[in-house]
Amino acid sequence: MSMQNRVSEVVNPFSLARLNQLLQGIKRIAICCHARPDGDAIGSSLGLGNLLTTLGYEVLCVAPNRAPAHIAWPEGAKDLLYNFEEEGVDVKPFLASCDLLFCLDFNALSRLDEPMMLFVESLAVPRVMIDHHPHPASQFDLYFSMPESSSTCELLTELLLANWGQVAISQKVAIPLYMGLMTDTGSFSYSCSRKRTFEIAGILVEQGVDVPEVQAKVYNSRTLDSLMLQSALILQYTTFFAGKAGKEKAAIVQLSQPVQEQYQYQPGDAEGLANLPLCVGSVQVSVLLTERSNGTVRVSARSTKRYTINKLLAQFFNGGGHPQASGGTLRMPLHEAYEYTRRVLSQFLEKATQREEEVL
Ligand SMILES: [Mn+2]
Repeated sequence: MSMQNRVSEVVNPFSLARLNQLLQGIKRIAICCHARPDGDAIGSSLGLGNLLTTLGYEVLCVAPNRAPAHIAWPEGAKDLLYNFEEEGVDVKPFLASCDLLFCLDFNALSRLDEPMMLFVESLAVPRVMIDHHPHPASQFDLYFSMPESSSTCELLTELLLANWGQVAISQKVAIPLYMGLMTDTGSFSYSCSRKRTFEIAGILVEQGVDVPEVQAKVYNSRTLDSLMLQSALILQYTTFFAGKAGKEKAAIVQLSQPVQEQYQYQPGDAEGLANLPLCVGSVQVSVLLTERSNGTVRVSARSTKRYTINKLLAQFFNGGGHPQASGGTLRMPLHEAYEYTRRVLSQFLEKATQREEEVL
C-alpha cells in the first residue's frame, strides 16, 4: 500500500478538497486554540502557522491567554503568537478581517472562554476545526476530528502529509508539531498505543527535530519556585483517600491563591501536577483544584486506564475531555470545592468497586 493511500484513509479526501477550496484566493488566516493553552494547542498553532506563512498567507495565532514559557519557544512564537486576554485590542482587527479561522485542539467554542468566545462567535468567517477531542459541537464549517489520535499535532501532521506532502514539513513546522505530540502523550507514555503515532513522530524527527533538545526545553526549563511549589503541594496540600470498600485510592491536590503567591505561581507551573499522584500504585484518580482570582476553582482530573472520568467531569464538574484526562470548573470557594470533590470521588470509587464485584 502506498503512503498516499494510507494517509487518505485517515484524512477524508472530500474534507481535504473542501479545505483547499477555502484556502483558494484568500490572504488572511487566523489560528486559535483553547484557553490555558498546552503544548499541543501551541505546537499545532505554530506548526500550521509556520507552514501557512511559508505558503504566502498572512497568519496570526491567537490563544485566549498567554502561553507559558516552556512551550512558547518554537519559531513563530515571537512573531505570530498573541493572546486575547492581554492583546485583544491588537488582534481584534485581524480576527475581524480574516478570511479563514482554524480552531485547533478544541471541540466547542466555549473552550475559548468568554471574552474571546463571544468575539469569535460574532465573526462571519468560516471555521475549520482540527482536533482529537470526542464529540465536537456543531459550531464549525469543516471538521477534521479524530479522537483516536494522540494529539492535535499528530492529526495535523497527517493532514499536512496528505495535502502538501512531507517536503512541506520544514524544520520550523516539524519542531512545534513534535512538541505537541510529545507533551500530549507525556513523552510517549500514554495515549500512544497506535503504531501510527510513532510513525508520525519518526517523520517529524526525519524533518529535523532534535528530540533531546525539545524534551529539555519543555521539561528542564522550570524555575526553582515551580519545583518548590510542586514539593510543597505533595507534602502539605494533597489528600489521599480510598472509597469505603476498596484499596483503590484517589488524590486531591489543593492549589490555593496564598500558596500561588508564596511560590510566584505562573501558568504552566502546575503542568503535570495533576498526573503526579498517579505514580503511586494504588492511586487511580487524581484531581488538582486550582483556586482562581475570580472565585472559581479549576478542576484538572487524571485517571489510570481502569477508570473513565470524562463523563464524571461532565456530570459533576461542568467539564469534560478525554477518558483519562479531563477538566472542569466549580463555582464555589476552594474548601467547599474540596469537600464536594471528595464526596463525588468517594462515591465514584465505591460504585466502580461494586461494578467490578458484580462482574466477578
Ligand atoms: Mn490536545
